[in-house]
Amino acid sequence: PQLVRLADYRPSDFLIDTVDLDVRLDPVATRVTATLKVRPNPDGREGAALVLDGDELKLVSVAIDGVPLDDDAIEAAPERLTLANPPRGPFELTVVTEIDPTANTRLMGLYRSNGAYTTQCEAEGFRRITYFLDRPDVLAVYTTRVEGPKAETPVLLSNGNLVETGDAGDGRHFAVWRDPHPKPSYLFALVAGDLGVVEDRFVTASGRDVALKVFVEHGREDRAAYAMDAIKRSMRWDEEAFGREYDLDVFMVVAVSHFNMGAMENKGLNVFNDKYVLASPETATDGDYANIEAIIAHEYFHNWTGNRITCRDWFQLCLKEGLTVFRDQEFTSDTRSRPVKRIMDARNLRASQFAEDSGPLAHPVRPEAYAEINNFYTPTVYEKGAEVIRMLKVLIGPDAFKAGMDLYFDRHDGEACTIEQFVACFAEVSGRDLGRFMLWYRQAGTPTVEIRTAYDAAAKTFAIEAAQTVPPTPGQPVKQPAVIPMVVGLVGPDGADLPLTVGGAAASPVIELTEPVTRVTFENVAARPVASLFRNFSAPVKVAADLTDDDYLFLAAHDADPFNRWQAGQTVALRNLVARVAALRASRPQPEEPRIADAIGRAFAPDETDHAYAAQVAGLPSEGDVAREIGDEVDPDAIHAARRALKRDLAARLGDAAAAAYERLSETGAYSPDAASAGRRALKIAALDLLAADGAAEGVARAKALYDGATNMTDRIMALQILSLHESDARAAALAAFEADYGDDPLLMDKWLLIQAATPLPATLDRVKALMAGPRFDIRNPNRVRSLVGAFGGNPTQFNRADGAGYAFVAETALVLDRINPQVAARILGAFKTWRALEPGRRARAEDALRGVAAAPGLSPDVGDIARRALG
Ligand code: B3K
Ligand code: ZN
Repeated sequence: PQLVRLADYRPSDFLIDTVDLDVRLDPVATRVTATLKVRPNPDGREGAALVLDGDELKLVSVAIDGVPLDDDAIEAAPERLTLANPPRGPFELTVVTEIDPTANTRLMGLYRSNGAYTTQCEAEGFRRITYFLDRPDVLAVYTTRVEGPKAETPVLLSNGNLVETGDAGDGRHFAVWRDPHPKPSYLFALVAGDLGVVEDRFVTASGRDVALKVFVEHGREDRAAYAMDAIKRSMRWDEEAFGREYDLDVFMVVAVSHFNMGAMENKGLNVFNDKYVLASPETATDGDYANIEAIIAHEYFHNWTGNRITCRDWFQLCLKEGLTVFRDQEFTSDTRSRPVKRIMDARNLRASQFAEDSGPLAHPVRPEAYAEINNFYTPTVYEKGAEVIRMLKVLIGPDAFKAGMDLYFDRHDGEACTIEQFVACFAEVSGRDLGRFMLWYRQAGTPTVEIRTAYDAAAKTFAIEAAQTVPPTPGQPVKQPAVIPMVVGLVGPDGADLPLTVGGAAASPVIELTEPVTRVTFENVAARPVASLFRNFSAPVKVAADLTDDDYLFLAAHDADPFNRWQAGQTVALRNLVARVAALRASRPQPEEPRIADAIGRAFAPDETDHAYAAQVAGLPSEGDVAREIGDEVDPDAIHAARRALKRDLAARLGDAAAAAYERLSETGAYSPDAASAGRRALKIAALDLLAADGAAEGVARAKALYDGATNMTDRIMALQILSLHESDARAAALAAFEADYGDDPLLMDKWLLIQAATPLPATLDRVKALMAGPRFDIRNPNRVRSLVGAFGGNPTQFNRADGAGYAFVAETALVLDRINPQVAARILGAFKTWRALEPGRRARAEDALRGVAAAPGLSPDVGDIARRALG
């Protein structure tokens, strides 16, 4: 396979200043006429050939300055159009291509979803519409004329502002859109169909009156209100928090049902997976509402971080993605609960990114080579990318961070940038050398920080020694020490923070770990404190500290830092789970730590008012958390059994408190998706989950009652999920009732598919296969695939069945799907990202399955790349 390397970057030999597109829609033969103003790039090679990218394109004609070119002046292939001797000065190139949107099951380029036309161009989809310099550093002003039949496509949309509409004869009409902001081709979009619309307005800080439109399938308009509200709140927030205003007269969001990912930030015309737009109390859960809010915000924020300032090349993907995730995290923190958001982000980072970083698919936040760029839209680029920016803010402080962001927006507006240019802005305003900080972008792997603490009662000093190691990862056997900001507190015996003194002066809580071993000694420490380390998860690292369970239990009760108060309880529980797994595997009795119940049980205290936070406290570490803590020779069945045993133990100790909390939190009022109400429901469900541990009859009865009497989808789905964990009549009845009630709503059937694919029951694989063959599944729809096959791939015990049947199933499905939609197939195969950490039996079976995929004929670059890298 051909690797693209960062080191090989060269500026384009040509630039394109304007693009005039004329798209005549037809289900199977859409005509695209592209008229490009091309000129040689002064930074390019003189006299170079003009080589335009294509992908499965059919060329109709080419002309230069209106003169058609004959066949010997060009070299045309589906994947490339070459003009060996283009004019030396500026010229107008007209290219006509024909494409088949109906046959486009890859959902890249122009395709149809439920009859509507839509596009997806990031990363390299524009070349499936017309031949182009399809690279993010070629920025052009686009004018797009869309023409289609009035009956099937009354709505005709593209980027920018609408400048003209008219009749095209023959029952057809057209619309012309002009986007004045130069943009790379990956931000182009076109939508046409018979869609319903919800409209609103927003006036920007400087007085621009912006029309807001959310397009959805007819009949779904009443489910678009929350998304619309989230748009307005995002626009206001970006003005207030980052000083960023919207820059067109219209901002549009379109919901489509076939979409390869969550959403896409096309300039002025965001296209969304309908799952992240549509919501009503009857159809969406609290989690759905939170996702919609966050993703609407994320795509909107891209208007500045991604669109106005874009990426020089795809290696710089984290420049827009890490930064935009950081911004949407801040938005959610300001909108909901900052500590809860931080906890959820840390949980998610550990589950997805730490897992990726510890296995064969590990790569730096800024990769240095790729075979298929679509496989690098990863938790490392996105979520670790956001953590790197968060560390930067901790290191230079909030004021310098803000000044650096302002400088970045000022200096680079309208440009295609690199990470170096971004970081230089912060170096400049802070006066700091951030050269070594750049290692976070170059080195893969999660650093481990080992901590030793020592209190000297006579000298009244408290010393912290931090030793860091960055593990080897594919292609990077040796690592340098990273620059790790460790935010600390010293918690005194009364639970209050002690002042930090170093060298006789007040010291910053931010300790910079820059060497293999860093030591710091705090003075005037009157009594032995407990160190609170990496407060607010100040760095994306694993911590192994010499603190005792007593220390952590103390922090769980007293730490002023809410993140670490939560983390402390988790740490004690995680240690116990690891000990339980070891005991199980050695056939020793289960070690009990009754005090975990004190830490966890705090969540159910009658005077607890922060329910969302308490729900996090009540949640045990996941099976994946335990697997990563153990690290190798992982036996998923033992982990499952250990976690179940701990839950049983906690249920016995906390049953009464949980039952009381459940009653207290059970509400009858009207549903509201706000964060406080959602928090109350989350805590209620955590209590129910404990009550139903191990399929306890009383808890199952409560879950059944909640299901039957639910007045909103959150309660209904959570009850169904809890019921799904154990065989019972109530389980079967609820699953059947759910299908009977919601069978015609695909987004709700996705939840139903997912719940069944994610249960730990031994019949799961058979059930998944049956569901795949049934009427609720459609392999052409990525949401269905992710809900059923994707969820199964994340099922700790059933994907990792000892007989290997789970691996074989996912591998076979990825191969079938590869013929239809390679991007989604490659995602599904990502289930194997931690296979090397398994115990030998499972490891061998996982490897067999992967080898089967790698050896299959005709693999897409997407699946081939994952299979090869996973095998390493
Ligand atoms: N930028 C898009 C992701 C595109 C994925 C292409 N394979 C959505 C986002 O991150 O906002
Ligand atoms: Zn993004």
